Amino acid sequence: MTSHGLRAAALLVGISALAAQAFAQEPTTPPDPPKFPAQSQPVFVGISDIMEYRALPQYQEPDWVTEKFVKAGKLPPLSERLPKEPLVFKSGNMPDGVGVYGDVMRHVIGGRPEGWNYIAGQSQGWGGIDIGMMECLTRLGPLFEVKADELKPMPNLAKSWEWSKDGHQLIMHLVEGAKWSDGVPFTSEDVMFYWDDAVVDPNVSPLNGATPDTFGGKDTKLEALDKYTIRWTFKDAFPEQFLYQMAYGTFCPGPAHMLKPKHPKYNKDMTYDQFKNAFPPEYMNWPVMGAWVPVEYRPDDIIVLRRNPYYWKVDDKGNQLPYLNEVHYKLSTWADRDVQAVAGTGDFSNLEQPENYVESLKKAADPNAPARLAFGARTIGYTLYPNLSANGWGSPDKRAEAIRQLNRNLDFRKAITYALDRQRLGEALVKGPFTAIYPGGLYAGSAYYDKASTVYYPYSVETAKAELEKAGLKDTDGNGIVNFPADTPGVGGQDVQIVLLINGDYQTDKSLAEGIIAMMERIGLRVVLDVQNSNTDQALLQGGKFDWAVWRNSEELATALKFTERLAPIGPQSTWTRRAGTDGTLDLLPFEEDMVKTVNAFTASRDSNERKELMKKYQKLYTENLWGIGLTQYPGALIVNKRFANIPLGTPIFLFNWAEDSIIRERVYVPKDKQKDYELFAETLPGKPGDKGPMK
Ligand code: BQZ
Repeated sequence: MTSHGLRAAALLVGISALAAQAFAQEPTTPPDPPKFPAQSQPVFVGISDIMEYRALPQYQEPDWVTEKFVKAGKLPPLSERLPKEPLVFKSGNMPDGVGVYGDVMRHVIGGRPEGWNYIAGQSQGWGGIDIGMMECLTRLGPLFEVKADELKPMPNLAKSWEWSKDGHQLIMHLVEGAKWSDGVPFTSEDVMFYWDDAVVDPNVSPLNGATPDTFGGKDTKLEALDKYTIRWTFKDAFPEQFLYQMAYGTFCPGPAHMLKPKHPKYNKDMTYDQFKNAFPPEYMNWPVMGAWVPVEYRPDDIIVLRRNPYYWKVDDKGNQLPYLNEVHYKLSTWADRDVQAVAGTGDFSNLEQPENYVESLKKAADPNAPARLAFGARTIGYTLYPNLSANGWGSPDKRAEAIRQLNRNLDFRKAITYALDRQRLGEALVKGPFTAIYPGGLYAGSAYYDKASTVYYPYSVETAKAELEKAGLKDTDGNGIVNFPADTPGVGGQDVQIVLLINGDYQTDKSLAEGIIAMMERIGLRVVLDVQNSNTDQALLQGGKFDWAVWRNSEELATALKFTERLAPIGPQSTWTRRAGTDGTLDLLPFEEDMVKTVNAFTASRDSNERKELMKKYQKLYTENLWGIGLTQYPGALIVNKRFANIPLGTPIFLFNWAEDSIIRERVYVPKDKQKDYELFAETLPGKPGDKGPMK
């Protein structure tokens, strides 16, 4: 090429670089979400308005339990089944007051049960089944209706606690005399088995990912002082934050009397895999602390649960809860859950897939519709997580290794975010004021959100292409897909191909993925899908087996209070999208180091203004550096059959937990005149662990 040609080319490049510069969209703050007021507001109260622990002068149970079981000597009297001081729900806080016994809540779920060993990582199928069976030290779901200045975790299996003077120790008192549904006492042995032999034991990964990092890391100690008292010891002083992590999904003990004999530490003939799979879904009458016990399981059809006769909660008239005798989980799809709820063949749904909004709204608008549908705030959000680990997490091959190196390049991440037309991604899900442009990080509308601290890279294909070039990627073989630089180990010169992990059980995940594939192709990136299901998706994510993953955010980005440890890789296992490599270390980028410092300072601080400032800093670090790349944010709607009473006003489908927890199902009831004959095992109770069905 002649020098003139070279100059012309340089000029052109200069010009294209300049033109690109000219085209470069500057980062800005995100546009305000379209107005979408929640359809009903909670009645804000204090925790002491909702519940207390107290012995009552007398207790009641369904008459048939007394007649057919107690008087028949098949069950001890209620007073012997209840703890010294049961948890008492105050009728003053019950929207429809004290309830009556009877009827069924018919759930429909999209997951499938793997077995009952939750603390070893088995899923029961989601959709509220584990939330209803597992009880945890503290509780968060109902906090959506607690006044901001009284916001703190609710007591549950831990009925009270106090900090030592220096704040490094926390003494917790368990509900004395509470029993598992098979009558075996619940004691500190169950708590210590969960801590020592599930959370701390590196060979066991509890479902919902509890690790020592969830509670302050390896310096945190837990010990039993006696049957009903446990003591935590923490490195930092007064880390009140951890009380939020002692709730659902990360501190819900399993029955030690069932699990210990199957754990390799106590039974040398067992392997950890055998321990995990020791109680398959066919194993009925699995002991729980929750309100209902599984008594019937028909694969791909239904799981039926019957009331727990040892349930340790009552209303303030002394009626043992729950009011509902039976709960069903029909094994179907998440989309079918919406359809059945608005049709009245199911009783409950978290309407969370925008594709179903218009149809569901139309059906629910009919005054004779069987179900009530109410939208809450925008607490559902999706994020694209690039895998930033370059030290072996998830044992990547050469191609995946090269992708992670690219993911660690900010210009590359900028190219991704600039190429995302979030308006169109949202509209592809549902038209109208539902979806909002979500750059990532804390949600607009959440307590710690600050718009000025939120960096948004507006949609611009030109700028995206320029960023891709800055990241050293060009289409060297002219097929429209950029190529790895020639010297890239193992894949030099090949097309850049990225594998995107999604949960195929949700149409929303698939719609977003299709949009991402098309928008990335436009700038020369080939994205292919790894479609998983509700059980496998989470395991692959936590195992690091992804280049990119589309993930429906957990609670930390809506509250900053729950799962705070997931806000940044504060420990080797604290987050689900960024874990330690094969050598056990985290290869953090400088901005990630700052995020870790900021989140640790937030956890250690007891000053609400300082905590606000720290979350502003966190939001800036997250959104400017694109730790996660936000996709869309939208409100969900709670759909509940109109025959149910005591559904709290303004319950969001998701905030501190899912609505299956937030509505306090154990105090939900159906007035006598509205009760339906849906019970499949009327007037039966759970049998002994392992029995084929309920006890008649
Ligand atoms: C709600 C929830 C109750 C898990 C699950 C499921 C798993 C994820 C997530 C939601 C389902 C429902 O969500 O979609 O509305 O009923 O169960 O647990 O998506 O695949 O791993 O995090 O909670």
